[in-house]
Amino acid sequence: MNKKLVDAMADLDEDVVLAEVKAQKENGTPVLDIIADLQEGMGIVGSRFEKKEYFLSELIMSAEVFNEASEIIGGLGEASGPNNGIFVMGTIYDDIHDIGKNIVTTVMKSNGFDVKDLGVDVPTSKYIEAIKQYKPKVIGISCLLTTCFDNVKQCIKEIEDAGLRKDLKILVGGGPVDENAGKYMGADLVCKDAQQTVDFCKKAMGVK
Ligand code: B12
Repeated sequence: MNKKLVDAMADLDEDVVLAEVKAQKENGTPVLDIIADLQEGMGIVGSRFEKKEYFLSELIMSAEVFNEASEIIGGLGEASGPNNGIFVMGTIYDDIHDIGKNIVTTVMKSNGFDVKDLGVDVPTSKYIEAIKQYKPKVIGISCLLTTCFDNVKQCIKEIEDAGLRKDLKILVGGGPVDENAGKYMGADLVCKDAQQTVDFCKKAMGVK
């Protein structure tokens, strides 16, 4: 962990964040390690918001700093070799957080998966349509708001009721989603980062 980067992200010190990300990239630090530090800093931003030390404007600012840092990090590499399979991804309805979803999407693509990104605020009908159309073995639902846990649960239930769960694994993720929340929602696995998603999908889709 790079404490300087984590603290600068938490303090929304844009200049330091950007300089540090640039330096890390030049030093050859793995991209996923840089993202993990930024993610940790964002977690602290969230805690400060909860304690009312930060307000909505700081949340918005944190997203901007994160996105600028992502631009410096640049591409995570292009897909190589054969298509490893389809992965459908989206953020659940009533939730517009998309930074984590976009990271998972980019990392999955760079590992050769064909990602169908449904966007944010995705209604159940859109997931069902995508499952019928693309027949994925795995789908992902991002959820950053505890108030949306029931939406994910309901969405998964409706996918099941439509008879589409049999050969389908459902991954969930997002800051506040822990093991208990995942169980409550009826998901197969809670993923804390993009690499875990890649590892799971490689196994599920029989990729060596
Ligand atoms: C940035 C931010 C915002 C930005 C989002 C910008 C954007 N384009 O996404 C803005 C300002 C819009 C925002 C708005 C709000 N936010 Co907000 N936000 C955050 C913050 C600080 C960071 C989120 C983030 O991007 N993290 C960095 C990314 C990289 O991490 P990540 O999302 O967790 O993703 C990683 C993993 O979790 C995993 N992953 C994520 N999703 C998935 C999905 C799958 C399938 C898989 C496999 C893996 C996976 O992989 C990712 C990469 O490693 C969090 C704090 C936190 N702790 O998360 C609060 C937080 C999520 N927000 C919160 C709140 C309350 C709100 C608002 C309601 C505030 C308000 N009063 O309006 C609104 C809600 C808007 C809405 N309807 O969605 C609360 C939620 C609390 C709760 N108990 O539910 C949090 C936790 C802050 C807090 N502690 O209070 N927010």
